[in-house]
Amino acid sequence: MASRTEELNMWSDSISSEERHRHELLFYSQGPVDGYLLGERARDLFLHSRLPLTVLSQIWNLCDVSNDNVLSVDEFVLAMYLIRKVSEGLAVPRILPKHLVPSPLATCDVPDMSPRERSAYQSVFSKISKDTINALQGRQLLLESQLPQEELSHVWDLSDVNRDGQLDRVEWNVTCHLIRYLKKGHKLEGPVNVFPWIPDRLSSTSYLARKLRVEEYFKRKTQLIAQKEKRKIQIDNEIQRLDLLKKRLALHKELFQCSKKLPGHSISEEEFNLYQEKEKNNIDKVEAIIYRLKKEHERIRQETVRAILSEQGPLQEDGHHVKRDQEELRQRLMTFHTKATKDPDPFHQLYELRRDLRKRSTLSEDEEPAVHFPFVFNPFRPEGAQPCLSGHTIFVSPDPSVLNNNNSHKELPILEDLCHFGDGFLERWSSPDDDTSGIDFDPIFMSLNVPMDNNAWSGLEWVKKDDLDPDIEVIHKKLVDLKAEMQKLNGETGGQLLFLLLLADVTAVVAS
Ligand SMILES: [Ca+2]
Repeated sequence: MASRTEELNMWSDSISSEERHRHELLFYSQGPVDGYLLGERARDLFLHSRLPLTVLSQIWNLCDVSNDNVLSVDEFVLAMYLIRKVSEGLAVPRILPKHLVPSPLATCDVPDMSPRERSAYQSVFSKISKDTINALQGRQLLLESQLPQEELSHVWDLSDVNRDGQLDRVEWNVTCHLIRYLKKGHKLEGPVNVFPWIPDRLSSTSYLARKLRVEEYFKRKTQLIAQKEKRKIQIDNEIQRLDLLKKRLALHKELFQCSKKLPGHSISEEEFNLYQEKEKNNIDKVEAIIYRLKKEHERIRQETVRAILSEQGPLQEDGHHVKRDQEELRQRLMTFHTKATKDPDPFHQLYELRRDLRKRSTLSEDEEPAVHFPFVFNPFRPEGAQPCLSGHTIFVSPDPSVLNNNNSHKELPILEDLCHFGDGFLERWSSPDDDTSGIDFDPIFMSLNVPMDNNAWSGLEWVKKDDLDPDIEVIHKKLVDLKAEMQKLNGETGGQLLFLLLLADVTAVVAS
């Protein structure tokens, strides 16, 4: 057996930053609960190392420094490192060497990605590539940020989530977001969880993925219900407006008939008929709007029902799992704080479970539960564990054989437009229309004020203003009231609704 000093010498290496970043990524891809990975989840992952349960149990007890049977990101990174070293032939140390004891770093909270940012990042990507950005292009683009190469190397390692040496569409979002964060003068200190920005790369059974799915569903449901309510109010308003327009036309007819009795009345039959046609046309348009609103309301109603019905089953299950995972973790952490002795580790538990099961069934010793790997390689296979193109190889000590063997090397025409990823980047790459998060944005309808000029609302121009006929005075009074009602309605609703495709048409009518 190796002496204590010999053993310490074997473990004198520390964990390289590339390896650390890779294992942090693996940790977050499993969707930890409140920053901790549950024992069973970590265990399922570690079983893929094919180390014996007794060895894994020893490693577990060295790494679970806080003795709570859940792993923090630092404890997880340490466990992965020990597993790699032991797989390569080293014996598990009896005591954890001092330099390997995890010193918990505060995790780095980069703000969430807004829809506008996401769309800007995607615009840039579309200009460069259809599928992936290779290391050479990535190097050119990232250097444009003028950030130190060590930072770019770190950004690359955090964004090339699947470690295939290139950036796909989704990974590019992470790259841009981190670079812009650094450009604002922040530092990437401590582990960074990039998965909330790229939820499709998360283990689908993880707590975080489930939580995101449940949140997404409730957001969608709330949006649909709000939209449905909005359409309902719009229908009521347009019906009211239609009613006012119809009343106005009827009063104008009456006014015309009355004015005919007066000597020298000022409007001809033809003129009135023309006016009447125009008014009827307007009324038809409001009726068409109401019809479309009702159709739209019904469509949203059906969509809401469909969304609720189709998601009910799986989401209820997700919601249930989310609660269970959270509750389980809470319980464990509580037990840990109140209990003096540590629970048996998850590998010990598995050993006992298998022993019991073997009595009754033929459960294989090597059976490994399926787990999600974000990488294109299995992180437990030594031949795959070293990625061909890490951030370090691309930025800090560029490998010429990898980066310069390309004869078609050419400058990317897009570089100047990147604005160094700093101020002006968003303005350059996103159009304000992309930000559909605004509450009042309505892609189908817009509103226009109904003109309130005196002529349209009293018809007094048609008759002589002095010594009004008593009948005409009554009608005039009614028209003034009607105008006040319409003004009130316009004030409350912002005017008449227009179906956007009809816009040019209706504007022409209103303006004429
Ligand atoms: Ca990649």
